Amino acid sequence: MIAAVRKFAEAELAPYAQERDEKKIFPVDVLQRAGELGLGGLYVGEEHGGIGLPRRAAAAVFVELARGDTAVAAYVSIHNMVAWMVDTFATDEVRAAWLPELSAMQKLASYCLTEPDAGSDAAAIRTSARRDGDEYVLRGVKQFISGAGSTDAYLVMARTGGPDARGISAFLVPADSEGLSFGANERKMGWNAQPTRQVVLEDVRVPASHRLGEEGEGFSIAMRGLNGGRINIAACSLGGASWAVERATAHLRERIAFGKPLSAQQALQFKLADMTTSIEASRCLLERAATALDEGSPDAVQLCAMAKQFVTDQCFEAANAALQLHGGYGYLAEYGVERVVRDLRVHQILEGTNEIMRVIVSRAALEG
Ligand code: FAD
Ligand code: 2MC
Repeated sequence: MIAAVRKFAEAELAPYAQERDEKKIFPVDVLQRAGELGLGGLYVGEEHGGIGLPRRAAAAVFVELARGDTAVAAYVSIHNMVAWMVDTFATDEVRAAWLPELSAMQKLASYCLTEPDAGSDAAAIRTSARRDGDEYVLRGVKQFISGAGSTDAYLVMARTGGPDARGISAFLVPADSEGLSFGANERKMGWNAQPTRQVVLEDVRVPASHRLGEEGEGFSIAMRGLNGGRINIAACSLGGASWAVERATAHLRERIAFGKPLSAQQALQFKLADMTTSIEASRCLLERAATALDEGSPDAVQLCAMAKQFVTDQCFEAANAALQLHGGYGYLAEYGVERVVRDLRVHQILEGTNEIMRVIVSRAALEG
């Protein structure tokens, strides 16, 4: 499996990453080919077209994809998070209708939690879902939604009850629903190979069968999806950074200054040692967290948060150091390292900021 994913990343992602970043191309056709390899339903059950991998193996897939193109890999991660949520929590009707095509990536998905006034404090969302007979009517605005405008299914968290986390439910909203519209594609520092838009819901009606789980379970469903998402985003950082560190190592060997290769300078050797150690420490914590999630371990939530914070911070620093070791060339687009640095920066912010990861870890430490 990993060999096939590596081949795919080398053939379909790496050669085009620069152009996709510059021209803001979301490569839907390439995603469909990724679907043929099973990459749309990595941990969806096999009866609905998934390949049922454990999280640890899925994380290894994201490392390989991100070595080719971090931004595309990260979208594949979000899509898989939604596919898993549908597989685990949706009604049989919705699973049968959506999962085969989601698993094959013939249909693409977005995850809609954040709102203009509720990001880290996700339980404060205001989008409402009002029951009307056999339907729900959704109204509100979702902010920063990855893939929005180009995807087919929107997993929307909305309020059906009181003002806290227990008042939230989750719904699968098809893209062609009347009343659903999208904002402009945001101009951003990285992640240019996938669009980010507002999702606007103006009295969007969905059948009650499109609710995932029971009323009031939506926040828990959203968070359970994010546990795996956080591992995968960390895996994307690890893939991007390991590629950048390899490029820096090659550059140190090749570049001559002061009569010898840069690799002969001990200051740079030590920098490389620190970067390599960061990569390996990241790999260990990531595997530990993914295994905890696979085993349903009681400390899985905090381990996923730890891994997300540690790996995305360490790998951003390693990629940025790789840029520095390239000197001026690191700043040029054609070397690719500056793109990886820009793409990795946002992993410290999304899927829960690294401050929120520390909130989760410290709460567990203090309660435990
Ligand atoms: P805020 O919550 O306003 O935070 C501002 C700052 O305050 C941060 O540094 C934060 O860490 C800090 N802070 C807040 N509360 C605390 C606290 N209690 N203790 C310490 N520090 C705190 N969301 C989706 O739902 N779906 C998507 O597909 C999606 N894709 C995204 C793609 C991109 C490119 C970006 C940039 C964001 C995306 N997001 C998505 C949203 C993302 O998850 C949020 O931006 C993130 O959770 C932070 O929320 P916020 O931007 O509202 O920041
Ligand atoms: N896994 C499982 N359950 C969880 C959970 C997790 N990771 N986090 C919270 N819960 C449960 C929790 O156990 C509680 O359940 P119960 O009521 O049965 O006790 C319930 O959810 C409410 O949790 P809290 O009481 O901890 O809620 P609080 O409001 O204090 O804080 C916090 C929750 C800050 C951890 C949460 O709001 C959070 O994770 N914020 C960050 C938001 C975020 O990650 N956004 C990412 C958007 S997606 C994205 O960026 C993409 C690119 C796709």
